[in-house]
Amino acid sequence: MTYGSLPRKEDARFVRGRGTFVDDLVLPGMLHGAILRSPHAHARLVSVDTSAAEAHPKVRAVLTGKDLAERGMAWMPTLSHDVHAVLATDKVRFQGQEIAFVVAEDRYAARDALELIDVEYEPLPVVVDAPAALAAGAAVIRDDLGKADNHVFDWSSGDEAATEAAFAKADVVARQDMLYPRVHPAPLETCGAVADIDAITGKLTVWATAQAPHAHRILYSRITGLPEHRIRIVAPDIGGGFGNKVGMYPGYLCAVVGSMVTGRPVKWTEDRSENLMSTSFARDYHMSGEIAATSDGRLLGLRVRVLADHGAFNGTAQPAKFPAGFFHVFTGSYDLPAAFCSVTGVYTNKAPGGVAYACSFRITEAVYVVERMMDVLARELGLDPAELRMRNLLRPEQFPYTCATGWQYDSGDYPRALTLLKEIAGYDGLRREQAGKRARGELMGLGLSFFTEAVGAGPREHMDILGFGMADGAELRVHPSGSAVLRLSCMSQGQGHETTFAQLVSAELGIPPDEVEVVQGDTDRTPFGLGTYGSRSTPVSGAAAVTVARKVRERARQVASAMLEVSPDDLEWERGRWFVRGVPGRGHTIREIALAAHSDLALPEGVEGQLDASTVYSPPNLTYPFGAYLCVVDVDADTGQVRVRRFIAVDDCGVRINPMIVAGQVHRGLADGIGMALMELMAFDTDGNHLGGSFMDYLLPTALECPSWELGETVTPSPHHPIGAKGIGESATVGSPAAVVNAVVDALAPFGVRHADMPLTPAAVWRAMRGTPLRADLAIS
Ligand code: MCN
Ligand code: CUM
Repeated sequence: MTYGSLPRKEDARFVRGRGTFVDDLVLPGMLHGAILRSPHAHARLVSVDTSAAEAHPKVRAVLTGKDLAERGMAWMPTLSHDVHAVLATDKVRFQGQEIAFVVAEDRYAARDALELIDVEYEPLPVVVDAPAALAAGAAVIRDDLGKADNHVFDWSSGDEAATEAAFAKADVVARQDMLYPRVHPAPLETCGAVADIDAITGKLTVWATAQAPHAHRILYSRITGLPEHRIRIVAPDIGGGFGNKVGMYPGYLCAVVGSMVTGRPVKWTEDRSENLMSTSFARDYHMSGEIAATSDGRLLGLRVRVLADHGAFNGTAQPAKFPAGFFHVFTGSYDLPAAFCSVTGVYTNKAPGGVAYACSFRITEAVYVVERMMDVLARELGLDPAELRMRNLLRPEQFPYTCATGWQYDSGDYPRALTLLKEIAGYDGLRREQAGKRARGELMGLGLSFFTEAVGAGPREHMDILGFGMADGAELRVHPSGSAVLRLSCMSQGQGHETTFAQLVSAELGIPPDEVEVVQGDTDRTPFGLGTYGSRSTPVSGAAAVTVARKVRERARQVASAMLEVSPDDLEWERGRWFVRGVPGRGHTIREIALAAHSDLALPEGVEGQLDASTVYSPPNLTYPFGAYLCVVDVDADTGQVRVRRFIAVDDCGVRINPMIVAGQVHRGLADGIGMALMELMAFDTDGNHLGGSFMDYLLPTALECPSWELGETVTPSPHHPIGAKGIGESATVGSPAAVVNAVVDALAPFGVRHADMPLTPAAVWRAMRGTPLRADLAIS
């Protein structure tokens, strides 16, 4: 059965404005919450006086850190064995931190009453620069942990001695420091929740913007002490997540306590500035790369040191086992015999979070550093960057390939992808055009990047969240009429799961995709599993969906054997029907079998009636999608303005279920790359003031900044996935920033520029051309 570019089922409601998002929910008697946030980045809380706010006629409750502390809920656990303040009790540690929660009859009254809360602060010295945070005498941010400095962790991966030896043998060693600045996923819909405790049953229902409803239920259970059967998490339609909705946020818990205190449903929806200031960030990696090679461009070793800025609390979405996420999958797509990375985590007076923005859990940073280093090395060797890459890409016969830090890449044909990229682009012609332009003083640049991701966590034995193994459940029931319902633990935020998962079942059973209902996002209606992030839905839940459909198909075979009075071994499957081998006319469609399975037909011993199955799928390995990208830019020498003229992307995510949806995922990720490379930046001044609190300051790319994407495709199936699919949801975000930066740096080569940090705004490019690079993430106040 084939897959294909079926129009998205969910778009019927989305394009008509009929989606149901958290903020659309209105419950009888519902109250509204608003959060008071700190204007200071670091200050001791002397007092919080809520009496005037409580006296407001429309206010029903005011919660402070003290109130939560009485319930043991002032702090919540993070995935990294840290704690995160729900409402501040002792100090505020970043600008925008939550201090109090007002519950009122309407949203406006709640906001008004925030202004009636009187907080006395004692400002403390502020640390926003990661290197400075580790310096002796820096203000200590986490005194609550009894810490004497701002150090979070030291972690390393790879063989240090072998890498040292490889460097000793090298003809050439290239070094470069670089910053992957702090950015934000900025989904269209901000985060929010409606919490409702049933006064009779005591059951808590939370409708929330949650990419991982079952994982959230575990957290609510641990924090509130309620058992799972008395907690229901419902994620309705989600207007984009991009990692922003993986974590647990103070606002969700405040809504829960607000409902406990008032006995009424409480809605909390953050506004855009709150989302940009406080709700998760990504990157903030200060990296020093070193790459060693022979004089003819054979890579020998790679070494990277990282200073990782985690903000004030570590790891809302960062598992404890891998404190730097999957950063150590950092040898990229190359045959690198030796590699070593070391990462030091540091606290600063910035909002917490630490990882997510279509990131494959830090592979974004890893791909960026190796792809920048390849260009720096190519320049040093006087080799074309495409040629240097081609000489070092893993060859197809090396798969499955175990990289220097021990991760086993499942499959790939990298040279084919790079060759196709060069063909589509007309690479040699572009280089000739560039030479001609350079001779005339015009600035044109070509930037390549080649990336490999690792997506689809589990396996459950090796990866966990809060101790829960990363396997996904799936349940499939074929109704008597032959239509079906598929229940999944993953959660679409715009990726089109209702369509693609229906296609998976359709391909296995022959039921039209329109007749397969996909249910997600409700812990009372779906099996346990840890949710959608790290592009794991297709690799894990997708495999679960295929597996459960195949189980149903086997059950259907038993029923068909009873219907046809032949042995199951004599039946053959074809396009949605079982038939007697050699007698194609004698058979039954899945629809007929479904009806018979629910009828009074006598079934063989041991065969259950009805037509359903469930499964739990733990992947044997991650999947390793990859791609080759080329960006072509023109730079205005007078203004530093970068124009992306062309962007060619060849992606390989194994077998594609819905090529149109895959192309959409790639388009989006390429726009992310242009945004991060050229515009997006969370900057701070030295007082810790956040300078990206609106879309006037935090710039997102639009169609105006994006060229018409040119896509190519290769298909190297994953050997361990039941249909050979790999994830695609983050590929282009991971792969594209390096291509854009490489292109701009290439354009600026006549000025002797060999590196410039993102975002390459006109000011940054202009400064780079003049040899006075800009550290854009820290504005001087
Ligand atoms: N797909 C396919 N064939 C493949 C791989 C994927 O047809 N070989 C389809 C899938 O069936 C699914 C979509 O492409 O409909 C993305 O699948 P997958 O790569 O499995 O990623 P997830 O569904 O797990 O989505 C998560 C991923 C992540 S982690 C971020 S971040 C991100 C992304 O998806 N957030 C998004 N893409 C997003 N797209 C939208 N519109 N909104 C977000 O918030
Ligand atoms: Cu890394 S952002 Mo996505 O995994 O939800």
